[in-house]
Amino acid sequence: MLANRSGWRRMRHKIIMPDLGQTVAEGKIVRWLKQPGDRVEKGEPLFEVETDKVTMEVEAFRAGYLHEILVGGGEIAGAATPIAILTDSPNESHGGPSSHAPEPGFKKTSSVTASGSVPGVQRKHARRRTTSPAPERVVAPPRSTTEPKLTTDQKLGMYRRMVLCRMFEERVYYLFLEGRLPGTIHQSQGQEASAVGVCSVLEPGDMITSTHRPHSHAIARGVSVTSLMAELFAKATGCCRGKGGSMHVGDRDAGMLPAIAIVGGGIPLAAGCALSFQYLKQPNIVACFFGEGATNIGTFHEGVNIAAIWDLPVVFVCENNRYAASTAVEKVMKVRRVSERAAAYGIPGETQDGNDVEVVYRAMARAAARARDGAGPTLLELETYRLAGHSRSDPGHYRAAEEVAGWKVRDPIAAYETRLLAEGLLRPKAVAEIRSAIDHELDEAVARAEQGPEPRPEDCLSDVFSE
Ligand SMILES: Cc1ncc(C[n+]2csc(CCOP(=O)(O)OP(=O)(O)O)c2C)c(N)n1
Repeated sequence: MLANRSGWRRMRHKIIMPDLGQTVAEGKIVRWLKQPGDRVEKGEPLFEVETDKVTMEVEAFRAGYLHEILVGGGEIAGAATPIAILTDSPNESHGGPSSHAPEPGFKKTSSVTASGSVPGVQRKHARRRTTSPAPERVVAPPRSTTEPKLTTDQKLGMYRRMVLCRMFEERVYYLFLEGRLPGTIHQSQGQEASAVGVCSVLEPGDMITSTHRPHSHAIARGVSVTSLMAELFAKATGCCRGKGGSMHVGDRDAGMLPAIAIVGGGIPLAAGCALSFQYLKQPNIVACFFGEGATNIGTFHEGVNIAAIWDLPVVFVCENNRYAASTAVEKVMKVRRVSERAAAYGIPGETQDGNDVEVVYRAMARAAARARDGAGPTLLELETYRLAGHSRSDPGHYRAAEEVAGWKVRDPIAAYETRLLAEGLLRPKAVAEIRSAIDHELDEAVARAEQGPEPRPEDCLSDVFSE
């Protein structure tokens, strides 16, 4: 043991049992993938956990050395209970592989043995794996001479914003693993090009609507990262004053109506907002984001149809990431492409590579110009892939490893970075500088969110109803 006990304590980090769902109070450690004394990298799988809903690997939220395991394989721990200790340096004595005794100051009160009477925890759900076709490249139509040419500043701006989206999601993911963030999260790693490409076309006064997976949409539209982070921490300084949380973020001044977590719920809202622009003769448009799962919901038919017959200024942006939770698109859709459905409403439909930010930008520019000209809506399908699970508790076992690997190769940020470097528009030094500046921005956002005030009970009903 080190002489300076207080210094020693500061370098220790509790690993907790993550909160794996609103109805999941505890998890069983199936096995530890590292042993005390082992080096652990940030993001490296650390242990396997089983609940009555899923079995999944949980990653380390920071790098370090596994000092001690408090809850061993086969044991059960409640959500947010410390289950292991990580240290920064390797030379601190560790408890040894068989030592699961808690350190002073770390309680192990809520863990019980797997043979204890905890109904359902031992049950393993059968995992069905779907094989889906390899990602297909959709060739963009030739660029017309009237299409806007992106300047270097615009390209670098889109790159930086995509990196901000990705780093925000990564930070949120680790905050969640640390148990510092309440509530649930649906993340958008891998879908940044569609969010940023679409929003880069929008002008002040335009609006977006969004879904249960709204973080990248918000960042792409320019909602401040500080107010977004505070909202995720349910603080009064959040963009919805702490009343919305992750799935309902929005900021009307920035051009984003609060997101709606009911699948398909944003589509009639977008049509209504576009109707108000048309009625008030405002020169604005709405970009309505939704997943392919929403196109099987009744509101899709109602919203797109009314927008079509009234030529409303809206672009329906379907981010087709191939899965609605665990349901593969081909299981619930008879046509090959979502965009084919546009024909039923008499509007143009187009499928594009949603992982290429410039392709997205050009497609959105065409659709936005059409909407602004009073020619009505377009259904723009953007083929993409979410690299993370559907939600915090989804290990994604329904996707074949080769499929995930195939899409990782097409990571929209890595691909764009490579292209900008090759074109000489971006320097390797600038890549590091951009990431470091964003890191600081996020540090600041987290610090301010944690220090921010809680919403006051007496403000509970303010901003909820409009008279
Ligand atoms: C009307 C409704 N049904 C079910 C759910 C539960 N649910 C939340 S997200 C989701 C999948 C949505 O898939 P998709 O629209 O493709 O969006 P993605 O999650 O792929 O971004 C489901 C079924 C819900 N929120 N609302």
